[in-house]
Amino acid sequence: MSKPQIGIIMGSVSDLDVMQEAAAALDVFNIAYEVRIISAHRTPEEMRDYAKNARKRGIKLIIAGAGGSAHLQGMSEVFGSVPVLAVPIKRDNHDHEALWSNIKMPKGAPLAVYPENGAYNAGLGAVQFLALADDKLHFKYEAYREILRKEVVEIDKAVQKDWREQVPKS
Ligand code: RP5
Repeated sequence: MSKPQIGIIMGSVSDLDVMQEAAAALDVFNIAYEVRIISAHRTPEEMRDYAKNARKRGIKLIIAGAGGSAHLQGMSEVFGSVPVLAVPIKRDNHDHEALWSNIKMPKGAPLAVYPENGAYNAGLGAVQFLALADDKLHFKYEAYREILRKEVVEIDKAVQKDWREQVPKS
């Protein structure tokens, strides 16, 4: 197993259903990561230590997800040694408190915030950042985008032929 380059952390095991998407994106590119449950409210010391020590452990980026008051993302950035990509977690019984908490960071605390439950895109964002210093990964990312492009071109052809056939069945 190679050394993890990305730390996927979340406030509760109940966040795993959303945060596993970040891992899925990293898996596409064979990027090594670790998954940890670290809570700003229930394990604050562990959160501080994790963020402080990430860089010297070889972690290049943290992807952090939490819902509710969602202090994990911002405080990991504040204590931290590497950039943090935040995923605000939104459940049906929540308002947008996690999103608001993440995007209201003050000047000097540059938390990068992805959409609510946008863990897959946060994973892809991490790939893009790593690709800045890795040409092989950059070409892999370009190839991935080409696949997305071709899928749309194909569906566009089918729609031009008979759009009625392409209406999603509910
Ligand atoms: C947050 O509170 C967690 O990140 C989670 O999104 C939410 C609920 O946590 P549990 O009560 O399910 O552990 O801190």
